[in-house]
Amino acid sequence: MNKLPDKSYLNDPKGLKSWLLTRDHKRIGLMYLYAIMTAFLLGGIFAMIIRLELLSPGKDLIDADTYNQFFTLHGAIMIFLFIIPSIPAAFGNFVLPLMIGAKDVAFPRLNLASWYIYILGSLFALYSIITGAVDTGWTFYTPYSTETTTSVISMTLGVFILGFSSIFTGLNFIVTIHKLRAPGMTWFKMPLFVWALYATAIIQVLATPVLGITLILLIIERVVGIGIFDPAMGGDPVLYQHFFWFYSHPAVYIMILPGMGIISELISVFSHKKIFGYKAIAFSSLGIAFVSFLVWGHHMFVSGQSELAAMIFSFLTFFVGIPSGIKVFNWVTTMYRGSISLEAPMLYALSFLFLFTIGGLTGIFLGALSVDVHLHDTYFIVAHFHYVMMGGTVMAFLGGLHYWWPKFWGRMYSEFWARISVALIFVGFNVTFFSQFILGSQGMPRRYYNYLDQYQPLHGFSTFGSWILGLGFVVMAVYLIHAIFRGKVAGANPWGALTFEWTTPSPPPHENFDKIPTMEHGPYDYDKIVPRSTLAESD
Ligand code: HEM
Ligand SMILES: [Cu+2]
Repeated sequence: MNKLPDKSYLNDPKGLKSWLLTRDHKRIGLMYLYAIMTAFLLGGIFAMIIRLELLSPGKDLIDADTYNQFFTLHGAIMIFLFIIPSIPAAFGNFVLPLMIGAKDVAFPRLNLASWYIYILGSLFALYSIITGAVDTGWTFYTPYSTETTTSVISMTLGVFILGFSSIFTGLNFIVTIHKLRAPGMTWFKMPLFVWALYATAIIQVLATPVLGITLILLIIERVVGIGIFDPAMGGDPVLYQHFFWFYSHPAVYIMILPGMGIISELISVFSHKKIFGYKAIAFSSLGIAFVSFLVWGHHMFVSGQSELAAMIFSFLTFFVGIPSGIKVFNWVTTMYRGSISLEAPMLYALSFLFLFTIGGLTGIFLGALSVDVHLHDTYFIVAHFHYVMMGGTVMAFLGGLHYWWPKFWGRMYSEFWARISVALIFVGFNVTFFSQFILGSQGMPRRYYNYLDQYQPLHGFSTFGSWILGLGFVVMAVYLIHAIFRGKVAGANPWGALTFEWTTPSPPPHENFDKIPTMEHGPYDYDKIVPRSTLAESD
């Protein structure tokens, strides 16, 4: 019978102060997890309200101005407070040092500082909600964002501050990966999640400053009317869009790459098979990071940039498909003839594969210049990016959450309820968002509060889906929290996985390992050894 270790990072040392001043990456990871889940909940509440408003044409619940504010708040919170920090800051912090056999990240104090910076930035962003909200859309396009009377400054200042948190986390991870790998862990023996975090960190460090500069320029423009972006004052609004997307396209890979990293872990562990094409997956992460800097203009096909530029951006956009395609191919090939077990993390990985592929393929439609001219600013876009962000990143996030939950707490959640919840989320997601591809292709514009009667059935269907989705999350919250206190003891390695984080007790001790582990086998050598699940032993 397994039992929980007496001392672990959770209770050693004790007390609130020891948490607030902690330099333990695991505690910081958990504190990030609490913060981003709060953001997800808040963003989710806004989502449910705007979806409810769209149940029928005209006013159901909130008026048009409030609608504009709510979809902006939903988008901005989901992007800047939730999805960008989600996987790297919460799971990256918790498992990266464990996975490479280190005691902590390279700069533990900087790590704690990034958490406080995140909280500070979030408070600024949330302050805008009580001081008049923001109604510009999450992209803060000028010149509207310099004219609207809503609280643009505190929101953009918040996002500016959040950027530092993201840069510091990235910096910390790069140095950690270079310097603190366990003896024998060469670059090509690193788990693929670590590769993904590495590629992500490079983007975080290189792209985020551009967003910072852009937002500061926007704030200056708003405060002193200097005429950088506003054509009435001799500025150029298209310049703003270049600046913004120069960050925000790479940022979509800050969102998806870590998710892809989790999927590589899950597919191999739950297929009990060596990952196919390890190097191809690792290099494709770097490839994605590189290409991500060359395609920002595909957000601006109808902005008035030159036709030549649009054609080049369209052409380059197709290249993004190659490394992503390589990954999907390798995952599917890994599963082929594997001995697949369908526990909750794997069900999320399969949901990812299905939904991300739809998101990615529709991205190719949108990358095609001529098609995008028609679909631009319609619900097709809304469907596309929810398939990528929610169907992709959030599914991977949930997969990781279920995979590492027993590591965080030492206890298992109920597999039965986890399956019910994943089913509700998968079905609810598709009902909510697939209908929007159709709406968009029929011409329903995005960011609209009202619509023609002809769109009502599909909008109604979509809103109904959001209820199923919401229910799935409520169920999840209940069984996950229940597991912390009552779950069955998991033991060190409940899944029978081979990476280092599973060699130390769950929850791990403060210093991670009794002695620094050495590489005796690769992270996916299921062809050489088959580790036993510690969960099975306790039955
Ligand atoms: C709970 C499930 C969700 C529902 C029901 C939902 C629903 C919506 C709706 C109705 C809109 C407004 C569409 C429009 O009027 O143009 C929207 C926009 C948006 N959503 Fe979601 N969403 C969900 C989850 C997410 C997640 C997880 C993310 C990202 C992590 C996300 C990111 C965005 C963004 C960036 C926008 C664009 C906001 C803008 O146009 O400025 N959503 N969503
Ligand atoms: Cu893009």
